[in-house]
Parts: sequence; C-alpha cells; structure tokens
Amino acid sequence: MNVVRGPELIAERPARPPEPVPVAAAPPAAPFPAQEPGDSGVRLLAPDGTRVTDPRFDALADHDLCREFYTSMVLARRLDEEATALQRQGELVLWIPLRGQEAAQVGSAAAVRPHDFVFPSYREHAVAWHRGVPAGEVIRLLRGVSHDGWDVAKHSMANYTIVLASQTLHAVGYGLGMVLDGTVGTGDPDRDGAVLVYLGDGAMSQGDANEAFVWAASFGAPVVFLCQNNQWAISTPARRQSPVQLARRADGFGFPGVRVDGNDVLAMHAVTTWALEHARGGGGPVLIEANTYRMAPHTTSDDATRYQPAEELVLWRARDPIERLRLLLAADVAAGWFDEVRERADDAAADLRRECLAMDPPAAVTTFGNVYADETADLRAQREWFTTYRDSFL
Ligand SMILES: Cc1ncc(C[n+]2csc(CCOP(=O)(O)OP(=O)(O)O)c2C)c(N)n1
Repeated sequence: MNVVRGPELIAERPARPPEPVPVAAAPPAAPFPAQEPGDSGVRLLAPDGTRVTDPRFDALADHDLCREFYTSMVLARRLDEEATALQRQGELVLWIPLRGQEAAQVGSAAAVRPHDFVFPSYREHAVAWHRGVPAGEVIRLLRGVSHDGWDVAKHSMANYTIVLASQTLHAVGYGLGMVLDGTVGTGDPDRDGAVLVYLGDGAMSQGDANEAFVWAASFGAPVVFLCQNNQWAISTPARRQSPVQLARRADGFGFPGVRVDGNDVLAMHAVTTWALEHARGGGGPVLIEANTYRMAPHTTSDDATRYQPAEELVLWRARDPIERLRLLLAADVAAGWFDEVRERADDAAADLRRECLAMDPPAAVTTFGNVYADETADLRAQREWFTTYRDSFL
C-alpha cells in the first residue's frame, strides 16, 4: 500500500535561503478616485442621447470626432451583419459577432496613438476596422484561406488569439520590451508608447490573465487591460465568475481599475485615453472593465436563445451604443447625413461580400510549408504521404 508522507518529505528538505531577484522597482500606483460598488461605470452619454457629467472624466471628443465614431460604429455593425450572412450561406467557416460592443471597441481604439500596440482577442473587428485594417483581411482567417489575417507590423495590431487570455501574456511581454527599448515614460510624445490588450469577462478567470496582471504590476508594464464584460462567456454569466465588479479585481493586484459604461463611446474614449497616457508615462498597468452586452450569439455556432433571457436583450437594446450617439448628433447634423453613412456602410458590405467570394483557398499542401522555417524529415514524410493520398483521387 502506498503511504502518503508529504509533510515529512517537505520537512526533510534542507532549508535554502531565498536568492535575491533583481527586479525593476514598479512605479507607485497613481492615486485614482474609488468607484462606488454597484455603479454602472463612468458614463458621459446617457442612453437617451443626453450628455451627463462624471466627477472623474470629461468627454474629449469634439463634434467631428463624434461623427467619426458614429460612422465607424455603423460601418462595424453593417460589416458584422454581412459577415454573419456570409457564414450562414456557407462562405465563412465561422463568424464571431460583435453586435452591441461597437462603442467599447471604437471608443477604445480611437485612443490608440502611433507608438502603441494592440493585442485583440477574437471579437475585436471594430477595433481592426477603426484602425484601418481592410475589412476583407479580418475575414480571411474565418474563411479558412489564411492562418492569420492582416499585416501585424503595418497596423500595430496582433492577429486574433483564440486561446483565451494568452494574449494578455503576450501584451505584458511586449510592454516590458518597450520598457527595455526606453520608449516608455520619457515624456516625449513622439517616442512613448503603451499596449492595449482586449479580453473578455470569461477570460478574466484564466490563469494566464491573472499571471499577466501580476507580471504587469510587479514590473510596471505599460499595459491597459481592456475587459469587455459582455455579460456572457458563451453560456456562463459574468455574475457567476465574479461576485465583485471585474474592475475591482485590479485592487488586489495593486493597479487602478475603472468600470465604464461600455455602450457609451464618449466614456470609452475618455477613459482609455487616460489609461493609455498613464501607461505611456510610466505609471504602469490599468484595468478597464467595459460594461456592455453581446446582442448576438457567442459565435455562429451558438444558440444564445437557450441561455440569454429575452428580457435581458430588451433591456440592453434600450442602451444601444449607436442609437444614443445618433440621438446626440441628430440636433447638429443634416437629416441626410445619417442616410449617407448608411449607404457608405452598405457599399462597404457589398465590397466585403465580393472580396470574400473571390478568395480562393490555397492548395492544401501549402499548410506543410507554414510549420517550420526548414522542413524536418518527419514533416517531409507527412507532406509526401498527403500528396500521395491526394493524388489517389485524381
Ligand atoms: C484556454 C481556452 N479555454 C476555453 C476556450 C473555449 N472558449 C472559447 S470562447 C469562450 C468564452 C469566452 O468568453 P469571454 O472571455 O467572456 O469572451 P467573449 O467570447 O464573451 O467575448 C470559451 C470558454 C478557449 N478558446 N480557450
């Protein structure tokens, strides 16, 4: 019979004095006004389109920027609808809808500066489009014709990551690289940068995310963690994964955490602008919780009606991020302007459809060339087996 003798074995181990680890001192956390528990987060634009004030943040967007936000959000929603239809027609393998999260994505993306770098999860199409990634490049992966998407260096935005929260570790590593390069906290706006990384409420429970928080806090990494709390991790509600507001988790790691009305593009823009400036200036990490809602299935493979209560959808439709900005703008723009935006979005959707249908799959054998820089003997054998098998059908 096996006898478990854990404690004795541990006691037998010779005691070793801890070795000092050389670490860069983390900068002190900037004082940040606390939030009341239970609040809906920083809000600057109410669901009925009226401006409201917040003691902590002012809206930064002028009229022109508001129009740009509106255009970007309408475009994102329209392209999202088109991509969903393309998937239903068998033209995409899968689609990951963003409906409802347009303000969280456009508002935050608009705060990014040229020296910053963005790590998305897999639903951040509006971030990519707002940053100028061509619409078609966002769907290549989901048509199955490419292993990635867009040119990462050109757009300063990593490709999608399906392994939940792994991008938070990539982001912290990238941020620490920026510190080593001396491009953080110099005070030179033409030099300083920071990292913006997106994750979901479910991903907040992953070990990777929590390890990333520890590393970012310990080494003062210039990283803004942007959690889009869309209330659901597939069918698991956010309230089951966290008895406290997700933003409050930052307290335990020792950096500021801010809850924002994620359907308010003005608030998302103002808070993310502050957070990125804080990080660029050497202030260390920030966690933003964008309180929003996914008004669509998790992916096109999911039936959200099995778990999202209908009355919850009704509630969140009344907080629609696009409608509230439309109501704000309606007082100042000509009535025809909204139609023009809609027509431009329809044209972009038609272009996306054309481009998608013209994307031919690469020859299957090219997959083998994407594994290693130099082909190994094993891989060569697999490629030759595959080629023989494929040719047996000719
Ligand atoms: C490490 C890991 N575990 C499980 C999954 C399967 N999975 C894909 S999406 C998802 C839910 C994620 O929810 P959330 O983080 O809230 O993001 P959302 O999809 O709502 O944007 C799960 C469990 C995965 N992709 N990676």
